[in-house]
Amino acid sequence: MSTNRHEALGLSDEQVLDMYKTMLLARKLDERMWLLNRAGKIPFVISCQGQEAAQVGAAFALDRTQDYVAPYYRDMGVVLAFGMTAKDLMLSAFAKAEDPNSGGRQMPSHFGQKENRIITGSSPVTTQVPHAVGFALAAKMEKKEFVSFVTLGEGSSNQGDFHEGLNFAGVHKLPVITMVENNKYAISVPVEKQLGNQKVSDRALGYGMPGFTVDGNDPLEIYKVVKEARERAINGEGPTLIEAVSYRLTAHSSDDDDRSYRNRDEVDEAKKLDSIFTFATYLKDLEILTDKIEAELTDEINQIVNEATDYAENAPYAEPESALDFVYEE
Ligand SMILES: Cc1ncc(C[n+]2csc(CCOP(=O)(O)OP(=O)(O)O)c2C)c(N)n1
Ligand SMILES: [Mg+2]
Repeated sequence: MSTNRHEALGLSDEQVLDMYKTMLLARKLDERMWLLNRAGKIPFVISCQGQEAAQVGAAFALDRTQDYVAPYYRDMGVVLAFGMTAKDLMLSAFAKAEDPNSGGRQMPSHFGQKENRIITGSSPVTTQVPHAVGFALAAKMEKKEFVSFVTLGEGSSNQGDFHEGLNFAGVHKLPVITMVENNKYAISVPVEKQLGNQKVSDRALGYGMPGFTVDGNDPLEIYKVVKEARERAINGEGPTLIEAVSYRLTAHSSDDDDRSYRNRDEVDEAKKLDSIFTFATYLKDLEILTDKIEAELTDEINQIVNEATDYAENAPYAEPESALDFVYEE
C-alpha cells in the first residue's frame, strides 16, 4: 500500500480533517464578519481569506501547548488553532467588554491571549518581529524547550523591525520561526512594486539562516517546512525564514475597494487555487472527507458561527469609566 502525502509527514486522517475544519471555521467566521460589517453591526474587518492553509498548516506543526505565537492581523487560522474560540473572536469584532484580546479597546484582529501564549501586538506593522525574537531569546537564556513563531505580510518585510529582528536572531541563533505571508499586495501596492528582488526568502542569506519559499495554498507543504524549522530551532540550530505564497482574496480591509487597483480576472484566477477547495479535494479523493462528514461539518461550523455571533452581539460593552483602567497607576 502506498502512503499518501499526509501519512508521509506523520499526520493521521483525523489530524488532516482537523486541519481542514480549522481552515473552514476561519473562512466562515471571516465571511460572517463581512456580512455583519455591511449590515452596520461591526466597524471593521481585515480578512484571513486566502491565507488559511498557511496559517493552519504552520500552527499544526508547532507545539500548541508550549510554543509562543506573535500573529499579525490576518492570522485567524493561527489563533483558532492555538485555542482562541469563535466566541472570543466575535467578542473582539463587536468590541465587547468580555473580549479576551483587549476588552474591546484594540481594533479587531489585534490578537493577544496570555493563556494560549498568543503575544499581544500593536498596529504599526512588523513590531511583532522583535517581540518574537525576544521570546526566543528568553527560551535560550532560560534553557526552555519552546520556539516562537511570528508572521507578517510581504510588504511589512521592508520595515526596519524585520531586518533588525532577523539579524539579531541570526547572530544569536535563536529559536524563532518567521513566516512571511506573501499575499501579493500591501493594500493597493502589488508585490512587484514592493520588493527589489524576487523572493522574500532570499533575504534569509543576509541574516545567516535558511530561507524557504513554499506554496501557501498547501497546508501540508507548510506543515513540513515549519515542522523541520521547529526541529532545528529546538536542536539549537537557530532561526528560519519561510515565505508562504498565496493571494489576498478580499480587499485589504472592509474600508477599501480593491476594484480600483486590481482587475477581476486576476482575482478569479487566484480563486481557482483557494485552499478551502483544493484541500477539500485532496481529502475527498482519499475518502477522508465524505459527503456525510462534509454535511455534518458544515452544520457544526454554522452552529458555532451563529452561536458566537448571537453571544457577542448581546454581550455588554465595557463601562465608559473603564477606558482609564491600566492607563494610570492605581
Ligand atoms: C509602520 C506602519 N506603516 C503603515 C501601516 C499601515 N498599513 C497597515 S497594513 C499595511 C499593508 C501591509 O501589507 P503586507 O505587509 O503585505 O500585509 P497584508 O495586509 O497584505 O497581509 C499598511 C501599509 C501600519 N499599520 N504600520
Ligand atoms: Mg501583503
